Amino acid sequence: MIKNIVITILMLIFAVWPLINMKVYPVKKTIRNEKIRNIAIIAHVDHGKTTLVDAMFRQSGLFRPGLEVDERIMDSMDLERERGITIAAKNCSVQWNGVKINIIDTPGHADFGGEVERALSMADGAILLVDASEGPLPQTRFVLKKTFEKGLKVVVVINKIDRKDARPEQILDEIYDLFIDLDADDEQLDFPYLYAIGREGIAKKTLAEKRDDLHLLFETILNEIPAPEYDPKEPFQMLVSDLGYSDYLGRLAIGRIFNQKARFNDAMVCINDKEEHLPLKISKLQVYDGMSLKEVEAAEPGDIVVLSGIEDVKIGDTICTKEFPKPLKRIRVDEPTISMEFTINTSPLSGKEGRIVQSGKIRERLIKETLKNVAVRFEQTEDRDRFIVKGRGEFQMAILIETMRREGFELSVGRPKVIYKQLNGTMLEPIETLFVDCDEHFLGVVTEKLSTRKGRLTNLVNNQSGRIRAEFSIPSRSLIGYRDEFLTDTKGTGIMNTLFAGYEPFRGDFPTRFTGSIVSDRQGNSVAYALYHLEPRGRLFIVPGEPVYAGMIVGEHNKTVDISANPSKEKKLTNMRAAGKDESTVCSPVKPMTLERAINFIKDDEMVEVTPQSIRLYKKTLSVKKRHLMQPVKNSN
Ligand SMILES: Nc1nc2c(ncn2[C@@H]2O[C@H](COP(=O)(O)OP(=O)(O)OP(=O)(O)O)[C@@H](O)[C@H]2O)c(=O)[nH]1
Ligand SMILES: [Mg+2]
Repeated sequence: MIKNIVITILMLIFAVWPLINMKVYPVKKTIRNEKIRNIAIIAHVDHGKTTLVDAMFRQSGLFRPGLEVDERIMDSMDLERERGITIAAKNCSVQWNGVKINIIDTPGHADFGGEVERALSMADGAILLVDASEGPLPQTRFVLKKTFEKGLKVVVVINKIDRKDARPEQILDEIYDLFIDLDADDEQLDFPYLYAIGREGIAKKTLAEKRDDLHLLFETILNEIPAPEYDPKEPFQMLVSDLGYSDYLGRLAIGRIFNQKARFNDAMVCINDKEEHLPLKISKLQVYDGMSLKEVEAAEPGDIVVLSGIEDVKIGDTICTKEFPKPLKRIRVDEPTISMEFTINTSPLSGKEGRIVQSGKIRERLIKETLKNVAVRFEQTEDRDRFIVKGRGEFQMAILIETMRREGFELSVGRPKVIYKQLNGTMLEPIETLFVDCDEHFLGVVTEKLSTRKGRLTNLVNNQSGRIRAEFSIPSRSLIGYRDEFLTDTKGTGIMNTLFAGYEPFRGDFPTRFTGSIVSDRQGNSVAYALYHLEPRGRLFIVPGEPVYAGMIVGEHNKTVDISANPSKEKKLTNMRAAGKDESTVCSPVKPMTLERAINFIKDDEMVEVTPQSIRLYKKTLSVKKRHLMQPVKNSN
């Protein structure tokens, strides 16, 4: 009898123990919102991210059958469509089997790496695309490393298996090697992978399998990428990962809800980088619905929302409740590696072509850029008309300048310079690993050029196919403007890619350009006669009829020194008839000066004048007399 009572008591204690335990020691219990998945699509440039998103749209039933849709629909900015590349990471969503998949399409170009870092702050997993022929390239390594640092789950998609030169099995081995190289643990090494033809919307598990849809990709996302996790006991938190602007709603804060629900009209606070608490009221709440936005009354934990109601918000801020203000970890991105001088346009032709020329406006615009673009920094110099902008590469800078000129700005920019660091009295400079893939005949000229620029050959693979793969360790400054030369040297067939390797001691000076400039010595309009006679001196940048001014660079001189010339010199008219035929003055065609070519061409004492209509190069000191009085400028980085 007593024995039975003891057993019953013991059983009762066992039964209620978990309840007692919960009361005494409340265990942190998180829940996953299985109705949502957040994924970033990451890869090296051109491996097919945006095209895959198109196919995902099509197959999720977003477009009605027969509807004509543009290619690469997520590349919505003008510059993205013109250049065929993604510049900014963008959100969208698709529905699959009742689950909402928020997708963030990211850029693959190294200069826009900050966008990938920003995008990953919204995701729980990533789709790593790898071209079935090119294999993992430098930016594949960069984005995968960032994904590992965030502890996100990765699904590998070996894309473009329809390419004639595809070698998908070999590529899978190379991806394993890359994972091992990046210290992946056993779980990460066991990554799920698929083969795909993104352009045709096909994904399959094995190469032999016959499939004509992306169902397997959707299923893999649902099964492998964890649903967003949240703690129902934690207060509301949202991390601002992007900003938008609407004429009607003002500033839009875009980001992921970490805990609790957001509701229309809720009063919140925004915690900024100075830990100030700025009050806000959600005046409109939207979520991604395909490529557009849908207004909602409330948004779920784990969802990515677009929230209006606050003007003074920055990327990295946390939006939370007034009662429980708890900031999330701010988004950190890699430091900028290059800097560039921006000034007002002081050329004699300034103010003729652009609408916005004032330094205040340029300053405002540059500050606005730093709000949206996490990798860009702005500094005001002592001179109120001169600013320093820092970023990840000269291409990123060129895109910013091009965007500004299209907005109607006129400005001048200097040569991109790398950012040095000091460590215990030693000057350090940014170093890149340069990967070259070219015909073996061109290896000699490429190696020679790179060694004059302080590059060191670190690896060489010749798999007897006629092409070689070489790796160089080289200062970042050596690569500014090198791509054009590389393409000329390899007859357009070489491929070069870079990966930031870190800071190393300064490797010494070297000349950046072995040619001088042909500089106009007066104001006027260029004429065919003068240009025709200047042609033998070098390569001209202007055609007859263009306005010129004293100090403007009209061409590249064949020799190392600068020369002054008068491009508006007319032929002397005489009333004597020439005995023979008149000298022909048909000028050779001129390669139009693009912004990228211009900023890569100039030396330290030269600037580029940018207006909505023109790109002109000029000497910082316009007067030829004053230039002659000055010390010659050392043409080095
Ligand atoms: N053969 C083949 N080509 C493809 C496939 N998917 C995309 N492409 C092509 O690859 C090129 C690049 O495609 P994008 O989708 O712009 O590549 P991306 O990765 O978004 O490029 P960035 O955003 O600039 O890094 C385009 O010319 C596509 O047509 C595919 O499955 N097979
Ligand atoms: Mg893209």
